[in-house]
Amino acid sequence: MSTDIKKFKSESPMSGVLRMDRMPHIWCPGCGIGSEVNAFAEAVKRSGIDPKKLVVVSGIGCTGRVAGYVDFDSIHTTHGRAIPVATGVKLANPELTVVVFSGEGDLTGIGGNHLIHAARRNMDLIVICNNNFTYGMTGGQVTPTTPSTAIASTTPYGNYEYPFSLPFLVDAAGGTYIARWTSMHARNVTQSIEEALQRKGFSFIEIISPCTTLYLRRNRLGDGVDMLQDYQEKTILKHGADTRETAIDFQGKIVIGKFVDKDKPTYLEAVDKCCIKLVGDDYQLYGKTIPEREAEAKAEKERVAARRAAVLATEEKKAVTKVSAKIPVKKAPAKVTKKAKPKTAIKAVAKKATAKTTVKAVAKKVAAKTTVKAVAKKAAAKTTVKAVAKKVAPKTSVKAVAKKATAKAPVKKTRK
Ligand SMILES: Cc1ncc(C[n+]2csc(CCOP(=O)(O)OP(=O)(O)O)c2C)c(N)n1
Ligand code: SF4
Ligand SMILES: [Mg+2]
Repeated sequence: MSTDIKKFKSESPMSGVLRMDRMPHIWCPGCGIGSEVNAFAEAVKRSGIDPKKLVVVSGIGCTGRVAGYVDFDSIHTTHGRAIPVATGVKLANPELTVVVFSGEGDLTGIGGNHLIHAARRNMDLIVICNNNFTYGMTGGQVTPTTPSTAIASTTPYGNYEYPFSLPFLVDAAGGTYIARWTSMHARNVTQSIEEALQRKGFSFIEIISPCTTLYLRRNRLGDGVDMLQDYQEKTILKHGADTRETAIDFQGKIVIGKFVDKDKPTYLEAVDKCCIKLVGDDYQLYGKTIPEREAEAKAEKERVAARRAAVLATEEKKAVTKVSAKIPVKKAPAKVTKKAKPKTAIKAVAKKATAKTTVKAVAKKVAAKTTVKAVAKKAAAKTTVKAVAKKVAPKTSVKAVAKKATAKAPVKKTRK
């Protein structure tokens, strides 16, 4: 690697959040996963959470590769098993913030059972689901979310199944935070992930995203940029929408927003509640009583809030510097002396300038006309017989010329 690239990578604003030594990534041009990862990294930075206490778990697929690019502890686990692995991590160390970042095929197809049960238990996890309506990595097969009539490699005549609406599915299963955006809504994605990182319980963020290489191409929907334009036109922002109304038809409207945000005891809180009833105040989890764990959690929350405030203050400062750098500095007006008579001078200059310009313009026009006329005259002069005759006449008469010609011409010998 050249030193320039090394320097560029180490100075990237994403270094420390993403593993720059792994760049460039594998995702196709126009694929939505890249901007989602960017939004996620931004959210982690802004949230103030301790990156050392963050774990990212992905399944298998193009989206599954996220685990390999983030600079946090991460697990790239088997297909469909991201949620159970993440659940295990959370139960083994409840102090960790655990994020699952995977594809809709991984999370709702082979891993669908784990998804609904983690939502039902209100497991303390954040699930970011990249929904590109296809099994991207394996060649564009139909998935549980592929809209009806859309073409996939396994449904070449159009999908005849009924797709899942993921917000509705997760809501029905018991999820306590549910939002949907598209990969074009980078700021909203960041905000939603930030919110989810601050809360407890099962958070599900669906991001509708273009798989340019397989879904868009096969369905003749253009490229990544066309799809962003499409998202702009087809999305309807409806916070708090009834999740029953979030179904997506092929190339139809896409309802986006934060649909659900409610409090409910998490799985671990429910375990605590049950155990304290059985064991009483002596109940401990991983060697800590509930009041001890609560005190630790409170202290961590304060640290996170302080870090977040510091990050936001730095950002605000940067924004102010940027804006003030753009405001043009007003120059003090020049001192006006009686002699100078600025107004008249300006007028005179203006007049002169206009005069010059007009003269120049007229001159140009005239020149153009003259040239055209002259050329036309010359051309006409050359072509008209009369003009030729006129030119020739004063010097030598036509007859004389004819004579000269006859005199010089050799006499043709004819055979008898
Ligand atoms: C047990 C098992 N079954 C099937 C596969 C093949 N496989 C790998 S990735 C994938 C689909 C991934 O689709 P999705 O989760 O939507 O991710 P995307 O590639 O679209 O981001 C499949 C079927 C596998 N790796 N393991
Ligand atoms: S195949 Fe599709 S999902 Fe995979 S990287 Fe390419 S565009 Fe993205
Ligand atoms: Mg997919």
